[in-house]
Order: sequence, then structure tokens, then C-alpha cells
Amino acid sequence: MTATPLPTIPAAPVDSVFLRDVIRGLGAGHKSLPCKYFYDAVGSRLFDRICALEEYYPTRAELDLLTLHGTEIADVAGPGVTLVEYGSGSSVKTGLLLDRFREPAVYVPVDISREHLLASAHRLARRYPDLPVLPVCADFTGPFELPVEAGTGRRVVYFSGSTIGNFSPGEAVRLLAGMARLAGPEGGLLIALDLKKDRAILEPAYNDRLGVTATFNLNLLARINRELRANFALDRFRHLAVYNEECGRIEMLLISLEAQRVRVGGRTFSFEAGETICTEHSHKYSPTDVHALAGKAGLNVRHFWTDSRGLFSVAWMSRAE
Ligand code: AVJ
Repeated sequence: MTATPLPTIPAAPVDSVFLRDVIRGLGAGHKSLPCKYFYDAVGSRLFDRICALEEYYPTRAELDLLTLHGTEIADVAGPGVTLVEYGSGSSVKTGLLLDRFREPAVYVPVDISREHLLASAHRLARRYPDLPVLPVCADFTGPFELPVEAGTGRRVVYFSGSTIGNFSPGEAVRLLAGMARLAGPEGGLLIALDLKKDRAILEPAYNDRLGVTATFNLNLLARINRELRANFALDRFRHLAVYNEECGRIEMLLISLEAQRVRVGGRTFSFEAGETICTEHSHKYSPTDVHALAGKAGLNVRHFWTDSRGLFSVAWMSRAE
């Protein structure tokens, strides 16, 4: 018997959009990488650990806010709504809303991280057996469609966690306008925004003592190594987050500890010692900033809630008449 030749196993395909974004970001004069790529399976788990950190106040503040004001929020939303959640992640906060909403019709979580999305969709479907859960795996910065089963009920778009802060002011306006379109003239937007505050609170939230945020930031380079066959040496970069008060944002950085070259997808990128890659902006807002942002998207802020310590906010926005 002659042995059949072993088939050659093709290398895992490289995601060409991811590769293009990385090449573009590292090729720029000020190097940067899009923060949406933090959330592979490892990164999504690390982010859940960040949310439990003592220094990372936003998650606890938003939970506190929803506990304090959830009933009023549910009253504003009304009965029988289709709740569409952008960047749903592990959907922990959603339970607090769903518990208070009156007869919600459908829940549509939209997230870029497929495994995370499906796991939390299953968890919610088990917890709310009468509620149709219709997960949509999509990058919400681009166009996507709601499943037809989402129905025609009043739509409420929930954007939790202050993820809107990752976008530049102009992008945030476009994103809000897109959400308003999806919600329709009768719908509403429930937008979480982190508030401006002293850097003594802000900076530790992004430079935790356990180093979870550092691991989360460096995982972006590890992911590029894994998926794009790159050769970043993770111990030659260091994490740092700084509050840029003038721009009202936290800047997440990876600092090259030495002069070095890195190969990505057949290209070589040079780093000077001390050169930075900016991996994320996390904008912070004053109540005035929130009103201005909504206004630019053709929306009005109808309600504005904060947590008991005044760290974090949720705004109800709907179309300006
Ligand atoms: C998920 C965008 C809300 O900006 O606070 C946490 C991400 N980055 N620690 C934030 C993040 C570092 C987080 N958001």
C-alpha cells in the first residue's frame, strides 16, 4: 500500500482589513493603532478584568447609575421597546435595564467580538426566556442591518461604557447621527459618557497597580503577532496612559523602550527609543460638552443622569424638533 501524501496545511488566512489598518497606523508620522482591535477573545477577557479593578471606576459608576435611575430610565423609554445595544461586550449592565423595562419586545446586542457576543447573548436568553435575543456581529462604525425579526417597536439604542469616548468629536457626531437614524423619529438614544474630573482619579484608572491595563494594551501587539505574523517583542514596549487635559482625553500609549525594527506583513517599521504608538483615546465630557455633542448630531439631551459620586453620566437623546 502506498501512503497517500500528506496534504499541505495552508497558513491561517491574514485578515486583510486588519493588516491594512495596522500598516497604515504604524506607517504614520505619529504611530497609532485602532482601539477596536483590542477586543479579540483574550482582549475581551482582559477588559472584563479591567472592569473589576479597584481603580477603574466607570463600570461601577454606570452600574450605580442604572441602579439609582433605572426606573426613571425605563419610564422614559416606555413599554415594548426594541433595545439595540452597541458594543454590548458581556452585557452585564443590560440586565439592569431589562429588569426595569416594561415588557421589552426584543434585545439586539451588536458587537465586533463574536465569541464574546454569542456567549453573552446565550446567557441573557437563558435569563430572559420570553425575550427574543438577536445578536448581530458587526463593526458598528460601519453600516449594518438589524435582523427583520427586530420588528417595528419603538427603538432604544443603548451605548454603554462610555465607548463613545473612543471616537474623535467628529466621529462621535457621525456615530450619534447614525444611531438616531437607526432609532427612527420615535426612538431614543441612551448614551453613557464619562465625565471630566481630576487627573488624580483619571490616570490611575488607566494605569492600575496590578498591570491588567498594561497587559490589555500589550495584547494588541501580541494579537498582531498572532494574526498578522509580526514579530513585536512585547518586553521592548511599555504601557502608559496620560490625561491630555487640553483635549479632554486619556491617551493610551505603548512606548518603545529602545531603537528597534519590527516586521509586519512583509514590511519593516522602525521605532526610536521613547517613540510612542497611541492605541486609544478615551474622551471625557462636561455636561456642556454632552449638550454640544448632541446638538451637532441634530439631537437634544432630554434627560441627564449621573451616579451618586458624580463621576459618570448617561444621557437620553432624541431628535431635535
Ligand atoms: C471600553 C472604551 C469605555 O475608555 O475606559 C479601559 C476602554 N481602555 N481601559 C475606556 C479602556 C483602557 C474603555 N472603554
